[in-house]
Amino acid sequence: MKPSDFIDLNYSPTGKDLICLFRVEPSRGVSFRKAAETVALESSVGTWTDVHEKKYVRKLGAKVFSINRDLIKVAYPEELFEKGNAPNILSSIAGNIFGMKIVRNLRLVDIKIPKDILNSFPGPKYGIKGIRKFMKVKDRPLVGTIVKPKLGLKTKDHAETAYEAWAGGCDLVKDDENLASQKFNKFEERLARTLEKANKAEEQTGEKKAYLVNVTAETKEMMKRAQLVEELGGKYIMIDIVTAGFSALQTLREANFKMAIHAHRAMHAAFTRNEKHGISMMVLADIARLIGVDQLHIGTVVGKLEGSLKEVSEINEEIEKKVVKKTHDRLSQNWGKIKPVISVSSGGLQPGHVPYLMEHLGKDIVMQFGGGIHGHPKGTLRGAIAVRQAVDAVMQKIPLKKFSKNHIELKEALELWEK
Ligand code: CAP
Ligand code: MG
Repeated sequence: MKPSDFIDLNYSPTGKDLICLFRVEPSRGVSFRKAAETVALESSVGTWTDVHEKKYVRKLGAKVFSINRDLIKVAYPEELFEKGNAPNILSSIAGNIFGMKIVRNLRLVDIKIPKDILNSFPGPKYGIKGIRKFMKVKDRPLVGTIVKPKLGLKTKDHAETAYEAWAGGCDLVKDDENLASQKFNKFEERLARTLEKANKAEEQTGEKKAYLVNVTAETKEMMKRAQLVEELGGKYIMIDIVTAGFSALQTLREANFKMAIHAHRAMHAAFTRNEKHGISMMVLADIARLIGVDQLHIGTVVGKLEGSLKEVSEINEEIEKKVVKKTHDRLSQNWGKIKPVISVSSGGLQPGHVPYLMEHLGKDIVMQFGGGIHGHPKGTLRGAIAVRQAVDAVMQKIPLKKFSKNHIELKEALELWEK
């Protein structure tokens, strides 16, 4: 097949095509059309020479069917992909193409997944409704913390810090992304001790408390650790979906443990941050929802990590809605039977950020405060109390400043961070 066979601007995609939206910047001296058709060629059935393939192979060629300035849409016949195999799909649509000399930059902006591929994956086990049900939190956002310092704490202190956070009002306490089973804080011991504290806090507060233990490890070890969480009655497991890999995530989801899956995205910015090149966070979020995480980090806008309001809000909709509308940088998607994923905002948050987050991302959100709880002038317990006070204020539609007059922990937090 010639490169020009991979472009057909009269083509209308069928419901059986997987659609990709790419931003293309050709290399010097290369026409836009040439770069576009080469993207479709290399990501489907073509190569750099005409290999005189059989006629039936030609039908599987991807087609550029729309060009709008630097954005192109490419339709891939679904037969190109093995159903239920996320790495396989990505090896085509997000594979060799990023390294081709013919493009100076190439960005996979969004994907639209056809029904048959959607239905070959389980999607989230619980989704938003399921999580609210087992956590018994009806309509406010869930609040959580990350035990800090992120590494180095001994197991006993880790468990104690978690306990204080729960006692103060956190629903969730999670490990940090780089805590696994280091010498100073071994997995098995940490899991057992921290779950004991979760039970204690549940008894004391009458609220549900969950520990999001990080099971990220080599796949067999990861599965052993998840199994142990199930045996000890944990409610959640946490996995670093990028560093562990999509295959590991599929293995974990398809084991169908009772626990909900919390997805941390550490390393994503290596390929999502450069707007001209790589893979967008939107695409990573699509893959995570498809494979079936229950909650996913999507950014904060106001915190310590990069991510604009437009980007974070659009991802929030993409993972939480059943039918997602098209925008300039997003393709439409009907998620059908695939449940919604609850958005997690984390990174540099403190109680003063709660009104902004709830205004822009809604109530179906997990807000996590690491430094913003443990760095409270009076420590973790009061830091957690301050966060819950901020949530109460917003739920009661009272400005934080006003509410803080009668809520000392919130007042102390705002005095420290809202100067
Ligand atoms: C937050 C956090 C999370 C980031 C990840 C951290 O702690 O534990 O890993 O939120 O980023 O180490 O930064 P702080 P994202 O609350 O102390 O900042 O959610 O954007 O993926
Ligand atoms: Mg972290």
